[in-house]
Amino acid sequence: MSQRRKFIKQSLMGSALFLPGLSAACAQTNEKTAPAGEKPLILSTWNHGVPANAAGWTKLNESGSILDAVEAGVRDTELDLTNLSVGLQGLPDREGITTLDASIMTGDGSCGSVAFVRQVKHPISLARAVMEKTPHVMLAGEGARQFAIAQGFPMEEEKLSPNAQIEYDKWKVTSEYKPIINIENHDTIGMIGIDANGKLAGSCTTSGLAYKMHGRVGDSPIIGAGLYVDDEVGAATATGLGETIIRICGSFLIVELMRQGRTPQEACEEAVKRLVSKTKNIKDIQAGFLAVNKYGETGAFAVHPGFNFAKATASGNVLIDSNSHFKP
Ligand code: SD4
Repeated sequence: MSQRRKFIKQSLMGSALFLPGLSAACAQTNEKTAPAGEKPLILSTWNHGVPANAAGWTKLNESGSILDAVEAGVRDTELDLTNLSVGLQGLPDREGITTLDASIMTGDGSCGSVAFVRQVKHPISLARAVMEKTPHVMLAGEGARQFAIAQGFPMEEEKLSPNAQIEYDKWKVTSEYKPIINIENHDTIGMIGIDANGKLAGSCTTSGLAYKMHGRVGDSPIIGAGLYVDDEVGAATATGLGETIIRICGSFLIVELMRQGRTPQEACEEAVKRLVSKTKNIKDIQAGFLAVNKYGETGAFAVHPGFNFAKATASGNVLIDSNSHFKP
């Protein structure tokens, strides 16, 4: 390079560093790229996420614990008689028995879950008891029920709710098993939250797929599939056809993609893309993900339209229609 060209290049670089206008522009750019998240924040799936977030937010204010908040939040849904996919009022399996799956996790790696459990009104609290009172992560079936009894959880009568009985009787006419694509307000609740200090926690609870085979377990109680939380990165949860979510370790995949630098939205989109690539008959199958990173930035994405979620922050608790879905 000639001396003259070298000089021009150096002076331009120098002026770029010191020109007041340019510094302001750089500062603006930095501001734009800084994470635009909010803390504290609670996100949860579907319409019933709104009252669940409200219950979680109240708990967060009372106890200051994001773990307490995500437990209290979904306990609200577990009692919601209008919800046919969560709690003991949920639709039963083929044999007419309602079995529940739930998991809970905090950002330090603590986690607990229960699968295929009967007669327990609050499987999320049982999952928390597994996390806090046993050396294990997951208890299933009769063992989970026995643990619930030992922990003083009341056993509920094994009887379908009136709405579930009506639906089950209708289903028995054909006994056709076909996952339904997406019915709003009729699905699992997955909840992820972050407190003001960046501590994360998540919960997920469901009665699973209606008319599933007896013994079938979905993604919701499987750590890494229906739920994953890591304080170093963020959290993710899933809803939809569990088999497709388990296959790609959906929630873990999203957290790991965020660890590699993806935004929560990009990570959710990539997970859906992966899920679609591994799933036959995708037109009949809905699945969706929610994610939050440690800055409080959020993402949501689903296979098909219709996925909505609730977002609670200090400025309110709103239902958001995620028009964000896969386009082949
Ligand atoms: C499951 N993911 O058991 C849950 C339930 C669900 O649509 O979200 N159903 O597969």
